[in-house]
Amino acid sequence: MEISQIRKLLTVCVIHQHPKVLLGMKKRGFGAGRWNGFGGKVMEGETIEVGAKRELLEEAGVVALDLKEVGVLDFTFENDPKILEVHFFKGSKISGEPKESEEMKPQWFNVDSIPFAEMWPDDEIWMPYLLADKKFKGKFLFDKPSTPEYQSKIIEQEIHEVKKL
Ligand code: 6OG
Repeated sequence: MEISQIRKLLTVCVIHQHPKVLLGMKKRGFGAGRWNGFGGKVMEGETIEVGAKRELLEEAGVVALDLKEVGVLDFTFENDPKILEVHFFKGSKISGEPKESEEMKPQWFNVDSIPFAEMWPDDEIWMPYLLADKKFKGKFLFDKPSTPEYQSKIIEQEIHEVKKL
């Protein structure tokens, strides 16, 4: 019997103004208590890029002016049929000043001091691609979701550079 899998489309958006990157502390929901790019679920009827832009505005209060898709990763958790298909975006130009929202607390970090110990464990693996303007595809299997107290463990991983997404 085939186990049906549910695919969910999500976005993560990182603003890179070298040598700084803009990340947000997730204040509630999935991944709370961890730094991440800004993003969320793509809504019905919107394109993935429009969804990424919308989430950046909602969560960080800024409009992305040059957003580019840089990667796609499939995330799964043991004993969970859901596949999170996360599309990664990078921008360098924004209009507005980042400001705290109900969901995220934005903060600029130097690329040398990205707080990977307080992020999802995959971030350390894809971030170098994003910072170097390399496009990437891959998949990660985790034991269970991260919480403020528990850091997910990667059970299987696969990532590679691609010319085109
Ligand atoms: P809401 O459910 O709050 O959106 N997300 C992940 N980000 C990273 N770096 N690693 C993961 O590994 C992730 N799983 C989900 C996508 C959830 C936000 O969290 C991101 C969204 O930006 C499993 O709407």
